[in-house]
Amino acid sequence: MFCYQCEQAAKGEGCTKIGVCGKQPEVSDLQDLTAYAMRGLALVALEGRKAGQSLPAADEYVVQTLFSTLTNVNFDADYFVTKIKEIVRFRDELKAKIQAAGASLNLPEGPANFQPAADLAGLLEQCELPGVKLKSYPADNDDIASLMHTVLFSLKGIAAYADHAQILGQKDQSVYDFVYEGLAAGFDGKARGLEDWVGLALKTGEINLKAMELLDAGNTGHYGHPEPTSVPLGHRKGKAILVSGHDLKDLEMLLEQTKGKGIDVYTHGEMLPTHGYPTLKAYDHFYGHFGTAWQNQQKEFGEFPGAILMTTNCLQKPQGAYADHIYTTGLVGWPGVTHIPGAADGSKDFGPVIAKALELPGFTDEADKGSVMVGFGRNAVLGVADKVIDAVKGGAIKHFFLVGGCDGAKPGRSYYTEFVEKTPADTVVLTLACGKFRFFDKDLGTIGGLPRLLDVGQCNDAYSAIQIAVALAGAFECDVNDLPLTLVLSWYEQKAVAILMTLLHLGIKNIYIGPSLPAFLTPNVLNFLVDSYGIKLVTDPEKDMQAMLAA
Ligand code: FSO
Ligand code: SF4
Repeated sequence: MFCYQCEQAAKGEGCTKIGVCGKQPEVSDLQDLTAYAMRGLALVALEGRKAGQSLPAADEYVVQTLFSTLTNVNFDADYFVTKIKEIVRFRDELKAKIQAAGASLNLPEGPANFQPAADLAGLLEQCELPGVKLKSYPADNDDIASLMHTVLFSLKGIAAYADHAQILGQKDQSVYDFVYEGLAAGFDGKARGLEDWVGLALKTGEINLKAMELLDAGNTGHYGHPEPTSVPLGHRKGKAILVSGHDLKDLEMLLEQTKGKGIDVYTHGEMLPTHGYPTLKAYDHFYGHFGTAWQNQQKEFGEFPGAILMTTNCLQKPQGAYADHIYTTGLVGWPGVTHIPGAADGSKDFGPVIAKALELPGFTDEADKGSVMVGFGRNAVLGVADKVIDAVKGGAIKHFFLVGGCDGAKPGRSYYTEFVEKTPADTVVLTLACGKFRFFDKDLGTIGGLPRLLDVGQCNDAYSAIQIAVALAGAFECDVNDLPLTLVLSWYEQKAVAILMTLLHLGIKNIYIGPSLPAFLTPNVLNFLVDSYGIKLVTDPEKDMQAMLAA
């Protein structure tokens, strides 16, 4: 195996024996083979587009499958064996459809003609075919290989957003078409130089913005715009279910099915901001938040006295203390963990999760551990835009920091806690994604009646943060780069890669990023990003803050 798609890549270079995330070598290789098979389908899909032929079911399937190869989603080899075969089945169905329409197929040698072996051993041998593993990509040099990998990782991020959106009925053909274009690139026989690959990487950012916009429309269309909401961090007496991941529809179905059953539903990790959605917070048994970010789940899940449901990333190896009462659903999987499947219409029966919650003791006491505020999405923040603008013009607010992104296990991530603690009293901190758990319960006080710490939502709500920045720039009649705003980002997995590409596509400069730089960027590619966009690696919170405020 060789995998370096996330920030945890072993020694800052890549995982070669087993994933730091717990991914087994054969799963890693099968994920590479899955991507290879999808490149074959993509090549056929692009031929199909020319002939006016498509398979909408394949479009959605590719997006789901790509998402399942993102860090901490699915660790089950059997799952990927099924995916590889199904992708090839879709590919051949589409080939037949194109030929039946009288069009010719002009396909290069390679993934478009790949025939999967019948068994696991055979498939693992096929992982050695040229073009399957990252290091055997058809690239002329290391910089092109780096950009090919960047494009693939960003496509995984796009797929995550597009899948969340399609679950809520929001689809756009331009997103599927680009996913195919990006997967086919490098395998289509067309010559591409460094500039072409840079262009394609930035195009992933443009399409990611579209995917995030679709997801925003899905979330707000179904559940309303998030509203400022206080969320208890303690618990009350009673049976309990803990929901983690990012999926709102799963949460809604679970809330509906647990109604009147004497079970309270708690959020973990990235599900915290869901308490701000009007239709979700209307459920009385949707009680509070338990725990912090994903990398603490092995301890925190072990302490939870009820059933646990993992709807999306980030899953870690289930531990003995809770291995028999954690459930996966959607694209998430771990060998041996009970999976709640979806029916063809998307409905799910969470009966086993509910039965387990009723069997377990639940909370036997009450505990008040304070509360946090969520729900400062674009609608809520822009609803008080006049106040914000007056506070900036009057000098009460001197600077905005967007401190957002993923959390992770590295000690260097304490940078973000220290940074937020050091922000001056005349500044506002917007935050989103699971990186916020480094400081989410800190009382930073208020400015002009507004909290200084505003939780915009999940990483899936990055679109909302971008809209806030764009609207503020509009109000001040300036460019986003001229706002008194600094982006201080923490990255972990491939959604963060896609978001970074979106920010670069939008021309946003001088972003601070940490806790370390992606292992997949070569020095030349990195220099290009530094020279063109002023990207900076975080150093020391105090020093960085002075530089940001002086800029
Ligand atoms: Fe966190 Fe995990 Fe939301 Fe990521 S839970 S790290 S960006 O996969 O998804 O922020
Ligand atoms: Fe390593 Fe990250 Fe890949 Fe897991 S996803 S194998 S931790 S680089």
